[in-house]
Formats: sequence, structure tokens, C-alpha cells
Amino acid sequence: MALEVVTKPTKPFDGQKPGTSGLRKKVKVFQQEGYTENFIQCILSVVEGLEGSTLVVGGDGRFFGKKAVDIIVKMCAANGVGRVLVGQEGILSTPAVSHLIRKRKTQGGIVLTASHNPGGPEEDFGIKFNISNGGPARDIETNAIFQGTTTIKEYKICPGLEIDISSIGTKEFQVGGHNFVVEVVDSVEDYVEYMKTIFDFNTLRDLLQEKEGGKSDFKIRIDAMNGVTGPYVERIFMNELNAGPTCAVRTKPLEDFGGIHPDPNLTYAKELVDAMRSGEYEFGAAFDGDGDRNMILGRNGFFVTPSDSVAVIADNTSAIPYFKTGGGVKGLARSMPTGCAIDRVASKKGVACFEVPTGWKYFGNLMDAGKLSICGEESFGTGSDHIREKDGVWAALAWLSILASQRRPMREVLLQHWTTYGRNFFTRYDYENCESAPCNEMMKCLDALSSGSLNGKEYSNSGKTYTIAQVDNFQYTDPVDGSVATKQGVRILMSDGSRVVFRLSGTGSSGATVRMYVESYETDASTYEKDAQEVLGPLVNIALEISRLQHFTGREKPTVIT
Ligand code: VG1
Ligand code: CO
Repeated sequence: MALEVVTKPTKPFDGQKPGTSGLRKKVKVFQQEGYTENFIQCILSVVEGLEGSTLVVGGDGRFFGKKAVDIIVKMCAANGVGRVLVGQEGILSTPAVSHLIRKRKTQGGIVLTASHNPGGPEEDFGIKFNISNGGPARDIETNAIFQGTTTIKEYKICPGLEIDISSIGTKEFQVGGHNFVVEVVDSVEDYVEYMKTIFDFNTLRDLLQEKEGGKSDFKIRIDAMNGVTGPYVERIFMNELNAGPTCAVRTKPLEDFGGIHPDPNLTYAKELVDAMRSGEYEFGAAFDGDGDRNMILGRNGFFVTPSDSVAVIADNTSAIPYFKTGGGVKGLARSMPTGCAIDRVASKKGVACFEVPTGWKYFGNLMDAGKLSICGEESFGTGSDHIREKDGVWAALAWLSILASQRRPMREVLLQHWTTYGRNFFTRYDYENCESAPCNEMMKCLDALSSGSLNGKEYSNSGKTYTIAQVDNFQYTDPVDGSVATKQGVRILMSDGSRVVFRLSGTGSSGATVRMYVESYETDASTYEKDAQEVLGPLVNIALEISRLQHFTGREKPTVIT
């Protein structure tokens, strides 16, 4: 018997504008009658070749995820989609979605996550659309989705369609005049198989495998932070690489992440930092809620900044089989605020280095055009053209491959890197949940400095002097399709190559978050092991003075420093 398609009248909701990475709001907002449905209808309306298409649906397991899967599947059926691939229990990491879209050549996918934002009935939910290359929707699609949400009048749904996503298998339905297939897939299988083709699992097993007596001389600690990576971590590190049952913690995905911020940085992943400080482990990694971010630590809590991490990986591709085939490394890239360490690797290798706006969506075109192999963001995002999202587990495996080939502590790997290239010291200050109006005002004032009024002006603090060379608001022209993104952050560039960047976050669910990025480049070897806060302190003070950030935000101190 054919299931009935119902067209329901609806009215636009304000503020359904996707930010840096999808639409993120409080769960309560998504729970409003028609809110989620409206947004999904507008996503479906931008899918190319929707009729008979295949789409992937999955998420990080946070609260409201299963309900959203149910709505999406019912709406896909009603809108003529031919097949939906759903992760078992609605679970798929963001990198796994990207891989499934590519492997199964689908028209796209919908990812249910608010990434590293807390989850639960009172916390955040998010919906993100990925296009057929596996990457986040670009500005052209997100603008079209947003436009749709401002005028929407009706959506289509198939209320009678009942699905069971708790077990793997395929089920067919008759909806209106067409066939509709729901295929529930194993959440980790395809991803794990893919990782085995990218890395040499035998080499990694050699490094990690528990030796006789249950002891390994190379112990690791992986913290999945109660997010989606848990099942992936168990399968890869425990089952495949035999790193032992105690190599990973917090590996069960929880709807509220156990009440924590599933955000792998020095503040929110403090448990891992403390564990590493014990000196028991050679390597530590933590991932965010949806599995695309990573933090990498060495023995005694040695912190590798994400900006350095991607540079070291790019410099050591010989340790990763994937990069030995297909013509090697084609090009490198980073987001604008990310520290410039990778630029130096690119120039030594003689490959291009691209600087794009914040957000992974800007890397996709470059990868599709064969111009980019490895890229990263300072916000704990690292990845390559193996998929079109950043990939936390991939980054950990990349690092372990490097350590397996170099057989020396991470601290020494970094020291060697800085000795070769010099060190780009980097820090980011976040002022979360500020009032929006004064923050916008501050950005306006900073933007006005692009006129050149401060060019050539000297600033001194704590014995250090910097001269402003130029101030601008970053603008990017995509070299592949010529699209232009404007006002991506105010850059204050100093004459010695140091710089300060200000921008407002596009991932928060309420209020405004100011991000201040500070970087300086040192070639004096005696500074290399210094604390970044100590080295950057004077420039931080100067940045606060120029921006009058404390005045505008009313904050003495940042919420998080990384
Ligand atoms: C932040 C980061 C950005 C990252 C984005 C999505 O955006 O700065 O680098 O791509 O989050 O990451 P914003 O606009 O808040 O600065 V995730 O792991 O939330 O998908
Ligand atoms: Co994320």
C-alpha cells in the first residue's frame, strides 16, 4: 500500500541563517512546530537532482538527533528522494558522513550536530548540509537555503512512514507513485576500511600493540569526550591496532556528552591534559562531539598547537602511504587566522599555500580542482583531500604514523621542526557569549582602521615594540569558481611579520563570541621552548589596547585561551 504524502502549510521563522558550519540553535528552538521541517525543506530544495537521489543522514548522537532523523527521512520520502543512507542509531561522525557521500556517490548528506557545543534538552542542536563532493555546503548553497527559509509557505512530509534505525538493513516503501529505500548502515565500517587504505596499520600496530605482560612501551590515551568518535576509536585503536582496553576513555556517545563541552582544547579537555601530565603516556588525543576536531598532546602534556600540527604533518607525508600515491602533495592551505607555520613548509616543498576564510567549506573547491592535499585550521581542525571535512581520527593516525617512523618523543619532533623553519608562536583568546551590539560596534571600529590611519604607528609594551604595517578586512576570491567572500576578519599586520586578527564567531547559538588571534614568528632558538603566553604577552596587550576590547565587551579576561 502506498504511503500518503502530506503538504503542510507553514510560516517562515526568523534567523535560519547557517553560520560558519550549519544552523546551530538551542534544542528548544528546533523543537518548535515546523522549525526543523522548514529548514529541511529548504535544504532539499537546493539538492541537485533531488528526484530519485540518494542522501546520507547521521549525526553525533546528541539529544534531538533521533527525532531529527525521523523528520528528515519522512520528508525525503515525501520530496521524491530515492534512497536514504542512515547511520545505525543515527550515529555517523562528520568525517564518516563525508566519506559515505563520496564512496556511495550520493547527491549529498545532512549532518545532525552542533559540533563541540554542549548537548542536551537545554543545550545546542545543529543541522548541516553537505554537497555531493562530501564537503560542507558552500556560500552559494547556504545563501539559497537561507533565502528559502524567509519565504517558505509549505513543506512535504510522509507522516505514515515508520522506520527502525536500531539495526542494520534495507527497507523499501511505496510513497505516492515512487519507490523509497531506507538503508541503515554500520556507523563505523566504511570509515575504518578507508583508514586502512590511507595508513599502514601494520606499522601502527607494531608501535601500539600491547607487549608481553600487558605492557607497551608506547602507551597512548585517546579521549572521545562522550562524543561520536567513541565507536570509531574502539574499533580502530582497541580492535585493529591492539592498543589495549585502557587506551581510550569516554567512548560511549551520550546525548548530553555527560554534561561536558565536547571541545578538545586545553580548557575543556583538561582531563586528558592532566592524564598526560602523569608521564605515563607518549601520545594523547581528544576529539570533539562530531569527530572533526582533534587535540594532540605528547608525553607530560606537551601541547602541539593545531597550526604546528598541520605543518608537521605536511612536512612528514613520507610516513603516510596515502601521500605516496597519486602524485604526492599537490598544495597546502590554512584558514586565514591559523598560524603561518604551514606556509614555510609549502615554500620549502615548492608547492602552493592557500589562505582561505574560516570554515572548512572553503577548502573543498581547491581539493576538487586537484590543487590541495593537506590543510588545517587553528581551531583544532586538520585534514586532507581523502574526504572534504576535517578529520580528528585521521589526524591522530597521521601523528602516530610520524612517531612510528621517527621513533622519538613529540617534543623532539617539534624542536626539530622549529630548528628547520623557525617557530610561529600562536594563541587565541575567546570572549564567549558577549552582548552582540557592542561587539559589532568594535568590529566596525576595527574595520575603519583599514583606511590606513594607524599604518606606520609604533606600539610598545613590556619591552617589545611593534610597528603596524597594514590593517585590512580579509577578503577571499576562490581561485576555482571566482566567488568572493568579504569581511572575513580584521587583520593587523606588523612590520616584522607578527599579526593580530579579530573576528566574530559564526557558530554560537546565542549572543556574540569575539575571537582574537595573536601570532609572532621567532628564529632565535633560545625562544623555541618558551611558553607561548610569555612570548606573545606584549602583543596581546597591544592588541587589547588597539581594539579597546575590554571596553566593548566589558570583559577583563577571555573565557578560553588556547
Ligand atoms: C569555528 C572555528 C572554525 C571552524 C568552525 C566549525 O568557527 O573557528 O575554524 O571551522 O568553528 O568547526 P567560528 O565561526 O565559531 O569561529 V566545528 O568542529 O564546530 O564543525
Ligand atoms: Co566539530
